[in-house]
Amino acid sequence: MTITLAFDVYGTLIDTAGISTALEKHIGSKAVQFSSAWREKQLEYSFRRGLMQNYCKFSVCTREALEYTCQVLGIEIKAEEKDLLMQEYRKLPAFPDAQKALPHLQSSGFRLYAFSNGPAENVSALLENAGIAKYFNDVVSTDEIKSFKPNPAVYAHFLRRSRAGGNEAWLVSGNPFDVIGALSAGMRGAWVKRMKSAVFDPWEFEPTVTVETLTELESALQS
Ligand code: LAC
Repeated sequence: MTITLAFDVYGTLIDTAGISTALEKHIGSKAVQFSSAWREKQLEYSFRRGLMQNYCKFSVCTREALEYTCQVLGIEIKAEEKDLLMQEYRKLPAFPDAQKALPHLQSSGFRLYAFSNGPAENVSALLENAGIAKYFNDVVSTDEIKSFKPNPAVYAHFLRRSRAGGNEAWLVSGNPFDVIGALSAGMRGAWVKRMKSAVFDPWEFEPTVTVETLTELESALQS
């Protein structure tokens, strides 16, 4: 059986905290707090727009979340600097363990896909810039059906696009909401627990496997 792996992008392959370096120039030591508040609001906006069936591109969620975060933290960033931050968001770095694990997974015969809320052209450019695009068969985006994770329709869309069956298709994600979304839609789910303090939502779902880094994934899938 050939196993298909659907890698979440932001927070799994690509380190969204990488934006802190660019933010430090504007707001110094508040950069880490700002970047995590920005990321949480970006996801909240995607969930809400999905539920409201009021779709917009993920980059619009990101930009609106940037505006919100500036206002709620009382931080002024000029419009042109916000544009620069948005550009930086398109050039975020890959996690070092993604760089290490992907070539091994590819040469072991796994079918690798990037699967993201980000439109395919943005995700392809991001992965290219981070040096990891070459490991993927394709990029599948929720934008293709104008919705966001964790709508069950987006996981069904992934299975159709990759021509994989649910029990041989794994969602690999650092985001518990995404793992739960995939499990609930009939896929298997690997949770990348990047931080010791990370908590998996105490719902009726548990990850099929949990790893601390992507380099542990191959042996976890084979056990
Ligand atoms: C993505 C977000 C959920 O890449 O991280 O789809």
